[in-house]
Amino acid sequence: MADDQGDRISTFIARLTDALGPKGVSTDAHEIDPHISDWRGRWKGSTPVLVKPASTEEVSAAMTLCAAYGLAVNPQGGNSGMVNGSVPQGEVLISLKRMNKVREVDVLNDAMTLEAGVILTRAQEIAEQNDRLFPLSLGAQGVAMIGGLISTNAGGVQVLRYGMMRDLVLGIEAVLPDGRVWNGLRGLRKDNTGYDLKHLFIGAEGTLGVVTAATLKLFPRPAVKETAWVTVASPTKAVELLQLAKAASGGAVTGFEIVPQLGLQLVLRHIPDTRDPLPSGLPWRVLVELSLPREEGARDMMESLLADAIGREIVADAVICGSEAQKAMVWKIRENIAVAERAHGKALKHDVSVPVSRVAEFMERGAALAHTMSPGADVIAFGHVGDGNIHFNITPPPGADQERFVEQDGLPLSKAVHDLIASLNGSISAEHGIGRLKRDELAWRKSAVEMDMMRAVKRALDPDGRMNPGRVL
Ligand code: FAD
Ligand code: 2HG
Ligand code: ZN
Repeated sequence: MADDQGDRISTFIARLTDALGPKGVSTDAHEIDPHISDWRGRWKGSTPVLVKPASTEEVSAAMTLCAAYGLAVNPQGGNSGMVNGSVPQGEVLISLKRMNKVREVDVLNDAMTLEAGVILTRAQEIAEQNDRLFPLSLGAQGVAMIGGLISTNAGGVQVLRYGMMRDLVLGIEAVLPDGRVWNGLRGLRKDNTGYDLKHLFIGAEGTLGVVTAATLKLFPRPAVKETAWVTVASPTKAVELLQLAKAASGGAVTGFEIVPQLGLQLVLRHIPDTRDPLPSGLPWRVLVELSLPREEGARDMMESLLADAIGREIVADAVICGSEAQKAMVWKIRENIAVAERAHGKALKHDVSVPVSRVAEFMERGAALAHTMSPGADVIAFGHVGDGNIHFNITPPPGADQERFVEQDGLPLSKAVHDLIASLNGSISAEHGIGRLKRDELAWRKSAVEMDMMRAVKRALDPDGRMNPGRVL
């Protein structure tokens, strides 16, 4: 029986190689290795074969063969996902990394069409070369790819002005589980012709098909960015500052990120060439970024905002970045909290959101919960306070077995944090998705009617359940 299965896989791989050529298929353990564990080293998987199509036709050919052989498929982009979705568990692994062409930049339409394997930093560069902005921005932007960013509906650090990936997609091309190609690459802002199917694929985490290309929105490039790094006494003060900043700038706040003292210390300890431009004993920093269409008056706007905030005792102290290097430094601190936290050790991670009006309450009550249930544990709560999205991470108490804390002993605390989130009308996954990590919890957190609708969509598009089995649903 096992031999039969082995023979079947061998025949499948031979036919795949005929269809895609030797460059498109690999069974080399050395080449496969980086594709079968996650960024934090928490999960390890396996695959019989790594497929590397270079075109939509090749994805279609591979998917048609997988369907014929009844094989499950795991699509992968940059493998920077945080919820154990992109690590294969025996499925055929389809990497989109060779699909990295720019199909079109339509400057007049403020749109560009890129293949799924284009890395985010390159997408930003392409926009810039055309005097436009592609605003999506996040710590993994040097590896995360358009297809993965769409499939997770990625967020990041510019969401409060430009929205999530969902808000940036005009059209999608996808290959369905049976190998058929859906070309939905429309660059239209208005198109009310029935169900808007692209939204099914955005945030589907590869459970409905393989995204092969997308038409993305472009924006005017701001003439100037004013960036400040401020100290505040509490998350409540941070939220007060957000309101003030929005009102004072006429909605020009593009970044509003909170950084706790411990997160900052870990970055300074683990990330080379980092320096706090505003050393202080206060427990919180906030990075405020305004993006403006004119240089004139921009600095004055930031200065008067901060003077007002200090006058009202919202902000304790502040520095406005005087150079591009200083701006890069505060962003480097912010973007490296996850990297520094990884270097520090394991953590119970929660990627949660609540209405902005309840962020401060969540952060205070969440910290109290952590300290009561796991005395000695440290909370590293940071991130996108402007979107109501906090990364609420908890390190094991001193002396605890790290692995055991994250996989077992800390789980009642995790549940309590998510219960708190539910009681505040929040979400247990703000931007990273569900994957395998939160799949079981999703099933009982969502209403039966919502789960039924999701399962119906899944059955309609993937009746054999071969796309990313065990993820999301
Ligand atoms: P992968 O990790 O390869 O895949 C993610 C999921 O999408 C998997 O389920 C996979 O099967 C599926 N998938 C991938 N490509 C396709 C495709 N072409 N078609 C169908 N399904 C596909 N996320 C944020 O939202 N905001 C942040 O600020 C942020 N910061 C991060 C910082 C760091 C240091 C790291 C490591 C990660 C961060 N992330 C963040 C998480 C991660 O970068 C995002 O989830 C990103 O969108 C994943 O893209 P990827 O190309 O790496 O996808
Ligand atoms: C960020 O905002 C990422 O830095 C990573 O989403 C969050 O590691 C995390 O918890
Ligand atoms: Zn984040």
